[in-house]
Amino acid sequence: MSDVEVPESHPRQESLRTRHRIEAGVEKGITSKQGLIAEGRGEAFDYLLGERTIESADDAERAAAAHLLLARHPVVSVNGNVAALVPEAVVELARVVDGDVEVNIFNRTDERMRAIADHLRDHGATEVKGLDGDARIPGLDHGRAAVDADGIADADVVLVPLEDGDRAEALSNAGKTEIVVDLNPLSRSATTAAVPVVDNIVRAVPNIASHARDLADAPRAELEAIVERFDREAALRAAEATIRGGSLDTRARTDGQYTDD
Ligand code: PTJ
Repeated sequence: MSDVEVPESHPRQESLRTRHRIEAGVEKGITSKQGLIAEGRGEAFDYLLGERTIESADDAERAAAAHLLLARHPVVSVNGNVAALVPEAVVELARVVDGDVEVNIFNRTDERMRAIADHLRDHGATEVKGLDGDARIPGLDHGRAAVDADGIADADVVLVPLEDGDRAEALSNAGKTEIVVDLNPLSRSATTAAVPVVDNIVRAVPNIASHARDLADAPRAELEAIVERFDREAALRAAEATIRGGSLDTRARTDGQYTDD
């Protein structure tokens, strides 16, 4: 991808790299044009969060790892933005928790489904679900409802990064334990999730995988205690308070240390 075009010295290097990845995703036919808009929206929230994993998000990421390790059948759902931004991390996370990777996109076309699956295979996935689309999530219109019978339809725990609100709600109504990664703590997806992770996907997925590696040999009782202790309402409140400025400690950026481009 076009990472090389961003000079190491640029103060907004990470953010620019992320943009380049999304742009490259659109050019490769992986990411939708709407994905560009979604990324812009996410960036604004991330800027206000200080472009870091806040403590409550790290707690949520640990709880997410515990849920995925406890699951009978965990599935990591991948859309066009996720595939462009964190393909290796998604494959690695699924490997660590012994789960499946399934492509599930908002605007489903066979061409984009195949492009995303190929991209994930290029980044180490051995099996990618989603292409069959032989089951449905009840309560959604056709394209968005399609899932694999032996994938998301059978899953008990699903990680759905950057999900649209309707589908997040439908998955939750279908009885799945839902882990959502979304930088907007007020979004319907975040407020519906059992575990809302208010963090950038580029930090969240590697950190969930890291917690999962850490907890891989932990007894079930310890994992259950982590799940039990996690307070979703408190995590959402903490993220909102940070965004609204309560504990924002990155004011240096508005003093010119960081510049927008
Ligand atoms: O590939 P598709 O067809 O499935 O489409 C994917 C998008 C993301 C375009 C689609 O699901 C969509 O339109 O989503 P929304 O409704 O725009 O919601 C995206 C949410 O993700 C917003 O709340 C953003 O703040 C958030 N977001 C954007 N970028 C990131 C993010 N959250 C975490 N990390 C990001 N990098």
